[in-house]
Amino acid sequence: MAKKALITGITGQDGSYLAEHLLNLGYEVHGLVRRVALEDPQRRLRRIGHIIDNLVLHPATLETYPSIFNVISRVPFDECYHLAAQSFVAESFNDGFSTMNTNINGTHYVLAALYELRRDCKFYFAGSSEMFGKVHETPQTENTPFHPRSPYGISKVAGFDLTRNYREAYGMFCCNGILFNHESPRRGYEFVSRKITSTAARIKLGMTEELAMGNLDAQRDWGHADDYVKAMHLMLQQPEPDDYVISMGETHTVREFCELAFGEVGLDYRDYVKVDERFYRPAEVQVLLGDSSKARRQLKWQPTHSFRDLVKEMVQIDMEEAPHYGRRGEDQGKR
Ligand code: G4F
Repeated sequence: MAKKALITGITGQDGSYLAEHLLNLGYEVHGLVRRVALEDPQRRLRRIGHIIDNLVLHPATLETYPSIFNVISRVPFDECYHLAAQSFVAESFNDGFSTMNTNINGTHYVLAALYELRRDCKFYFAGSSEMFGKVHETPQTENTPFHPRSPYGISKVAGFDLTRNYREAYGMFCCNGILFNHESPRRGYEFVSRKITSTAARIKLGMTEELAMGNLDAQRDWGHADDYVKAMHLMLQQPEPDDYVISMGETHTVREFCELAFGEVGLDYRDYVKVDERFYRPAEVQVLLGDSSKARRQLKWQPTHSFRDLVKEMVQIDMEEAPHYGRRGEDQGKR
């Protein structure tokens, strides 16, 4: 019998890579999607368009408990990957209330429904390196204290604690992944990596002239989403539930990302990148660097894409896709 997995956030970058991975492993893959996504499949289901016929999609919302309860009552899931969230840190400063609501209550609803209906279903929570925030030590490990610096980071700490508490209170198989930044050509245009690669491509193609950026000195430990979703699956195959840092173990500045991306298309970023204070955050996470030795040792997890390869792949795909962006890509690139 094929294992049954439920992915919340299946239409996002990570959800789409994870769905592909689980299908390849022979899973029956179910996804929770918002009803509006089903009404606009061309745009909202674009990341899973190539595998959609092999998926079972359930319209639901993370905003109410009955909606989640309904989906979980329908199928005897073996594994649940809870990836859905408001995941854009800058937006969480604009509307902390909705970020908290979706990210904290949504997680609580899923855990509570599993507790009621499927206590044996294994659960993965998408924790984040944003939880380390104003870092207490470098590199960050599973034992580094959290000090979140945004409503998003705070909501992820709450999700982390909820997950650990269902594990400790009820003996459920609940794991937290503490994933550092992970990117790909499927990344949303508002995140810094895709903003840089898509705009570098559009500048090269003569579609725009400059790139307005915030803090160029912020440092991130960037990996490839395709590698990171494999760690999520590995966590749920272990004999005991636990929490794991997933990272590359190297950090780069946003400036370096710009340099590499523009270099890929033969341009010097200094001629095009302008600093615009509108993109600064009220509180910044200045530097992140993860130590994933526990995951490498216990999960035997190993990333396969280097930072350079990641940037190169993203720029190449954006050079192919940019002519088809139209206004949408342009607007999103400006966030
Ligand atoms: O790409 P970012 O928006 O990602 P951020 O804030 O690090 O969060 C991402 O990674 C987390 C894991 O640590 C996830 F949990 C989270 O969901 C998300 O996927 O920004 C990266 C850095 C920041 O320091 C930001 O201030 O880039 C800096 N930056 C500088 N200029 C900019 C810009 N970020 C964006 N989005 N846009 C800019 O113009």
